[in-house]
Amino acid sequence: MARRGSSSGRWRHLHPGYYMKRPAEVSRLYDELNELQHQLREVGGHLGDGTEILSGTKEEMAKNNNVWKAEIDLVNSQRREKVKEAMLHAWNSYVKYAWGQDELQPQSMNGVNSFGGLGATLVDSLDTLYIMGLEDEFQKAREWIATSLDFNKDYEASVFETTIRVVGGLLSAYDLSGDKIFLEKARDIADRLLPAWDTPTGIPYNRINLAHGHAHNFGWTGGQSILADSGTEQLEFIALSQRTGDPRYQQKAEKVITQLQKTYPSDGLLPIYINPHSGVAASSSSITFGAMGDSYYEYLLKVWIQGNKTGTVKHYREMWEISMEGLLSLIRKTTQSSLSYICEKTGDSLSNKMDELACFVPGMLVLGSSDYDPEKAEKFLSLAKELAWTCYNFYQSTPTKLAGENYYFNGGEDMNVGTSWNILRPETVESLMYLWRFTGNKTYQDWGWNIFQAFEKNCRIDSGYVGLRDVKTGEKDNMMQSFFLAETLKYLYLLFSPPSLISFDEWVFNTEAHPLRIVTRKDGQDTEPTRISVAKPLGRKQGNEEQN
Ligand code: DMJ
Repeated sequence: MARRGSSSGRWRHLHPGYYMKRPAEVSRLYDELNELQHQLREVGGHLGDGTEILSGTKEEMAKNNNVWKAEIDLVNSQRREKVKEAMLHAWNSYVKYAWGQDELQPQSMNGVNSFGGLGATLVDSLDTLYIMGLEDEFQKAREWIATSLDFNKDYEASVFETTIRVVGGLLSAYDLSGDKIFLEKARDIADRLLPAWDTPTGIPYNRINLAHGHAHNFGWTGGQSILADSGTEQLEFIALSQRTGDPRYQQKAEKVITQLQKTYPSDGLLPIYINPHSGVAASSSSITFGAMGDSYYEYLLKVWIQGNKTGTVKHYREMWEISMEGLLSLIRKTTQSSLSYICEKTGDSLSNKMDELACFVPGMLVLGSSDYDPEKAEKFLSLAKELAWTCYNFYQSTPTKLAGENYYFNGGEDMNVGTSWNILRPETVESLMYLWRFTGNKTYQDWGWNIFQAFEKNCRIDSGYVGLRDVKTGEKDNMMQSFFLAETLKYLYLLFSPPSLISFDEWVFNTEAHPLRIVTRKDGQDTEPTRISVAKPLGRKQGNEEQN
């Protein structure tokens, strides 16, 4: 593997500088922009209302465009470096105080094993280190995985958390680096998780003892399985089967979806508790795009993308589209500022509450919208923009400019923070990254930058990054969540990088932001050609022409 500073080998394709030096895609976009401006000049350079659009000679315009492009590149490159520096600070703090443990408690400067001692932060960080070109750090982490990572733990692990962070993190590191140690380890931990799916319906138990394989559900769910915990392993387990040639992982994970499909509700909205013995969803439990529901919907779309949108995976897209119609029935607007938000629902009753966790929805809608017909595509894209604006206001409306955990919109009021902590979550910046890539509107970059600065101001301490106990007072907690390094900082870095860095044509992100390479599925009698339609950025726009 090439070392840091080298311009050859695998790494160079992942370094933004590579694209900045050879900006074929960016150049093409600017050529298109120049051509459009040229055409506008030809028709007189005026809008119907007499507004002058363009002035100056061709040479002046070309010069202005070049200056504009250079300014954007410079700003992005400076922002990207700041995010990379933040990642280094988070990583070095983890190395110093919590090496090999699951998470760092920065205030007390020690590690804790919140996931059973699986090196969660280390594994979650692998691909972020790789993508940012932090080769020495990546190699050091790789050595620990090869020599010290031991999954034989007498520990009741969450099947969901272990899959998205550990299986996903290892598979992503394998896809990026080609280093087989990551695949071996991914297989080891997945083998320990597999017995969780041995239920009468195939809907998994959500906890399992990693050493003994005894599986059961969390006591607080009354023995029920959780929707998100049961429907968020498909990407990882399909990828694992593809890379190992062993179909068992994929079969177990996909059976969950075919089981749910049998009794799929007409609005595609499933309550969060499902009985693993009968397969029946408990109608008394809530329907939500926030905690415990969220990533089930995300994976319906992403498995379809991972499967190259072919016939084999068609039912995932169909189920997702049904669920998106259901999502529309949960959307309400505030009376004062027309802020769109997603309600939760129990039985027939809507509640005006939205989790920050549900702020992944704009990104998901953007990712799925371009495969609708143009009218529907526009409708879902508009909704995505509206929801992203609301999510951004979750941040902007507090004194610290950081979002609380959830918000209430009682009586049509704009928003009131409910649970007021912030644990460094990524969902809003995730959506901003998708929106920026698909619309080309740099306003989303500016919003992301504002959020990053608020994290820097409120959450950075000498020994890492902490969350806030209260976004109104700024009181700090004592935990650096592993997803801050896996997701929040990675999405921010990509927000300021060329879209060709981990392109949507080749990669699909798991719910913990671990990119998995899209590989054509060979498991069906599928004859449709590969068909990945990804909307291309339209060009950079300046200012917020959309919401304010
Ligand atoms: C992450 O573990 C994943 O993004 C998951 O889907 C939701 N919760 C956290 C981040 O908030």
